[in-house]
Amino acid sequence: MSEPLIEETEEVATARAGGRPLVALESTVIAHGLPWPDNLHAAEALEAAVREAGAVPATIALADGRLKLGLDRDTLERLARGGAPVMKVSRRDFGAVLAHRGLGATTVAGTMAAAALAGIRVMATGGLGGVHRGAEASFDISADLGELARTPVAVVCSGAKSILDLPKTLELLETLGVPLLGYGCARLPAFYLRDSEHAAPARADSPEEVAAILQAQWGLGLGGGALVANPVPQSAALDPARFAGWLAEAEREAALQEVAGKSVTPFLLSRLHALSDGATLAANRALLIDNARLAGRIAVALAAGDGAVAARG
Ligand code: PSU
Ligand code: MN
Repeated sequence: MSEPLIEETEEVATARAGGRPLVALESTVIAHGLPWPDNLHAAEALEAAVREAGAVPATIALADGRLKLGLDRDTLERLARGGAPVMKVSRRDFGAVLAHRGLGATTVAGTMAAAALAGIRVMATGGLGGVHRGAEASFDISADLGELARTPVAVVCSGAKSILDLPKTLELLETLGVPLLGYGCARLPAFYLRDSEHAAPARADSPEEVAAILQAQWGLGLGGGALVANPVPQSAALDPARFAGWLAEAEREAALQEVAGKSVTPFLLSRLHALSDGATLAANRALLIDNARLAGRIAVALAAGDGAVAARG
């Protein structure tokens, strides 16, 4: 008999069996988005934030030939240290990384795909991937967008990453039919920045309101994912003008070094952390934790909604 491809921790298995609220957490931000050892501390803080909200965290990664739902401390540390190369895993990469028994960190797209396999409906990240600047020439558009079109998981994020072309990202989300909810805001937040000049097509002001919208959208059988865009906490938000300066420099370096493909996002994020003397890193950490907490509260509200539907039925 062949070995099972999926392995879950006891905590995740028990939560799934009992219909308890679960939140999937991505691991690319740990392996490729934040530096060691901040990344390990952030990963632990994200799990703690989900628990404080009353839900169970399932950090997703690939290791030892298995798709792991929930990680033990050793696997988390291997991902964070990055001594051995850690693959950046999107939907297309699962088979190759599993068969080669590689170590893989899942992106938003990869985490959504894995969460859906396990019936987990909410995940948290920092900033969504999207349409890169200059995409009209490079065609660099994150697989996160395509995944949102097909996979029924709500992604709690702080908008799309501010290194992206936001108007094009919004256009593509509209084309793909992805619900986008500003959380407590009427305009799209922009990752390190609380605000952009772009209107969010819908708004929700509480976890219960988000859950009601998701339940209506999914209750019709429309499928597909959704975005909940939660602005970075005020105390950690960056000044837009200073950020624009750092980003221009990071982009200049990326062009000079001909960085392309899946390395673009990690390169820009790490250069921004250095150029801003840690300011973007602090903002990234703060928004990640806030998003994990909100995802936990939404998962709790969704589970309560399931109970209400069962009682009515
Ligand atoms: N949010 C962060 N840092 C990150 C990411 C999200 O705060 O590093 C990751 C997510 O895993 C997302 C990926 O899916 O960046 C986007 O990569 P790309 O642009 O190559 O699709
Ligand atoms: Mn890309």
